[in-house]
Amino acid sequence: MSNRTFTMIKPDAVKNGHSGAIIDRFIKEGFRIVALKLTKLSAEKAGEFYAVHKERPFYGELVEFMSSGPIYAAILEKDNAVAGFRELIGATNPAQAAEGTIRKLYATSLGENAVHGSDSDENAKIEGDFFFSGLEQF
Ligand code: FUP
Repeated sequence: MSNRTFTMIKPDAVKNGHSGAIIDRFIKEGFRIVALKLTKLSAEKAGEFYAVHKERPFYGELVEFMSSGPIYAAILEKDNAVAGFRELIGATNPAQAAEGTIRKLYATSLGENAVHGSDSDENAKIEGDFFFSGLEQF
């Protein structure tokens, strides 16, 4: 089992001023920051990142939203990071997210749901390497 996961604070949460509170929550929950940067995805890069959803009806909107403004990308480390982080962020749809989870607190809607969290160790590695070179991962 890997102890790293990858996350993005999405354009809605950055625009709404929640980045500081969300990063603080990562740290308070015991995640160590391995890599962190403010960046912005082009539509092309957002499409590549979410290529697994290419055939889904929401793909176009997802790509448009994820390239609509700056995001924070980060790699986080903690024992059982992938599962533990998904518990911390809550269900994809904030209406179904548990009380106290990041999506319950800060997400706007199913499409604009404040944060991303990797769904497997394999994807955590692929996604982290999508944004950060080896020299940027501590
Ligand atoms: P998650 O792993 O919780 O981020 O969710 P998914 O990988 O299933 O979906 C990725 C993103 O696509 C979500 F964060 C939001 C968007 N999405 C929709 O807009 N509509 C849907 O029905 C499902 C996902």
